[in-house]
Amino acid sequence: MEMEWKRADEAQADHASRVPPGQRLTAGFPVLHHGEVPYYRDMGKWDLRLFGLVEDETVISYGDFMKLPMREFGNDIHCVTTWSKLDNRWDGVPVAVIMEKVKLKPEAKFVMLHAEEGWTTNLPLEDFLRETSFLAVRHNGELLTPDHGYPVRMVVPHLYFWKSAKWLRGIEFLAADKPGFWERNGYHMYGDPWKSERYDFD
Ligand SMILES: Nc1nc2c(c(=O)[nH]1)N[C@H]1C(S)=C(S)[C@@H](COP(=O)(O)O)O[C@H]1N2
Ligand SMILES: [Mo]
Repeated sequence: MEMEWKRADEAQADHASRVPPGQRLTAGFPVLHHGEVPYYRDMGKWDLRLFGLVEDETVISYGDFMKLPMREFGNDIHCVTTWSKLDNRWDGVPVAVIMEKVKLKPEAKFVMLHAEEGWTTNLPLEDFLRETSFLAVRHNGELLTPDHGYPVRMVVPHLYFWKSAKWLRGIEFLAADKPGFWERNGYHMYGDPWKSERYDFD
């Protein structure tokens, strides 16, 4: 792609158009979660389970997961607590690659992401399947740190960042929507940052 030189004011306008209502930019990478950070000693105990409305449940070991085709993704992320972080670079497994491992039943319309310690978050199947959704292993060139979701976190950049489950361990396919952890505690079922869908009354 050809490099395009932008004047400072144009660059600023470009940034502004990338920041949803009520959000502020941060240069750092805040850490936010409920519960304890898991530390892994034995990756032989890690796996990723694909289950629910699939023909055959599948379990992917850490070794097999790391051999899946990965690619680079660039995106902006928006946390419901009002910080946004632009221009993230990630490496991860596209959702399409994961979906080759299972055959969905036609009733499947929603996804529940399961993280360590029973933490969950829900989203519609079509949002999970977007080409911009992926399972990340690196952020800005470095392996994910334990705080940010090592070894594998979901990234769904078009929804508020709480839908991007850290320490992902399971992907469950469902016929009907069901609230996950924060959704049971007052967060929005969908969470579109461009519509400020922060809480269930928004
Ligand atoms: N497993 C798990 N994933 C989680 C959370 C959590 O509590 N547990 N919090 C979510 C929330 S509210 C946010 S804003 C982002 C924060 O990700 P970060 O700490 O990498 O910035 O992770 C999301 N993923
Ligand atoms: Mo959050």
